[in-house]
Amino acid sequence: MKITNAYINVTSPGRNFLTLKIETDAGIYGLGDGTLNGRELAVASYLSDHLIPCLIGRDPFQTEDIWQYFYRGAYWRRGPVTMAAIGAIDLALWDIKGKALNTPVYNLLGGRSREGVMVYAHANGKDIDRALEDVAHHKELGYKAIRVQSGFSGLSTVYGVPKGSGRYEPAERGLPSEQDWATEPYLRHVPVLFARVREEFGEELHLLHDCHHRLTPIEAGRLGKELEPFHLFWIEDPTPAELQDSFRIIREHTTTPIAVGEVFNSIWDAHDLIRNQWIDYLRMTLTHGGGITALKKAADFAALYHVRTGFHGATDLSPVCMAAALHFDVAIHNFGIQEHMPHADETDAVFPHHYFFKDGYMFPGDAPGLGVDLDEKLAEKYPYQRAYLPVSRKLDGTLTDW
Ligand code: KDG
Ligand code: MG
Repeated sequence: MKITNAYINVTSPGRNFLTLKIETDAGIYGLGDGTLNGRELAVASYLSDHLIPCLIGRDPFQTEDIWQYFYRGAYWRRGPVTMAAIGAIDLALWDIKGKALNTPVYNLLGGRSREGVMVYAHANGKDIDRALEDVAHHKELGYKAIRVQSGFSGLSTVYGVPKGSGRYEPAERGLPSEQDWATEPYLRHVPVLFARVREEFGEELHLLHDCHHRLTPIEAGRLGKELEPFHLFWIEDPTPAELQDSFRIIREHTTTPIAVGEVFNSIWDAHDLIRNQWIDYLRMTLTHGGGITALKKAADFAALYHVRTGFHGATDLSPVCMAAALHFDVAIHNFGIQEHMPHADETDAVFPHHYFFKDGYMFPGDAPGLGVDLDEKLAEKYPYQRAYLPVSRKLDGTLTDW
């Protein structure tokens, strides 16, 4: 089989997505997700201008060699744009492989280690009472694990909580908005929030929280310690992770499990975190981490150190990435949990898929390949719209991590 053509589709059914379609002389095509929130067009250019011309004529079954060709062969390595582009190619090739062999991708990764994939939902509210209502709503929907974020006095906008009445979507149309940030009221607020959640819902529900890179290591240690009575499933991204040694400090101060990695794009971003057992869950995505070929190796490496996966599954990963994640999650041994932020109805219509949610679990479906398609005609109705993630400033105006 040979690759005869490849092109990208950028569409905005509710939010922007970049999809790569690879076609072959066997009439089989594959889809890959290359969406990089707020930087979609950079990945589009990298693919169209630099990678796609080198893809034509290759055998789509050679996933390892093609991955090495674009990673090692480029000389310039790593980085979110490069790795999202390689990830899109890799996902599309695994999709083709599955379709050509008439089997779901999970069968190419060792088969099913479990029937369904436990997912966590997002519950949020402008204040604690409203966050509790949203927890009750998601519990009612069947979720066994719920991430909880809520607003608190002192800040007008809080990460993870929608500004208006709609659902939470991190990217906003237009240029970046600015949000304010103050650490001390946040650190006082979060233990109160989780005390209330446990009081109301008991011990059974798995509870998660995203600090979204806002704390220093010692502040994260304090938060983790104060949350210990509430037995969280994890706190996520407690501190920015460029300096992997930071997590040693957090580890020394708390037994609350730690998840990190949604902004990582290489195993080298997590190498020290894993081999020193400073984290419990790795959140890299198949899109941003360079695809199934790269993440299978990362997950196997993590397994040696008792680190499980907890892949990022926000709405800025397209249904193509979600499908791929579910095949991966169902197959690998050291799966932990999968994030599930349901896409908008327009998104689901543009990307018809076989995966589904039932009673707190998701299932990849049994269609050959990844089991997701792109309705290109419908996608044309939703042209790209400039959209960015917000930036954050401390109350004195200093730019800080969003
Ligand atoms: O593009 C950024 C979002 O995906 C991110 O802010 C969402 O932190 C996030 C999460 O845990 O889902
Ligand atoms: Mg996060």
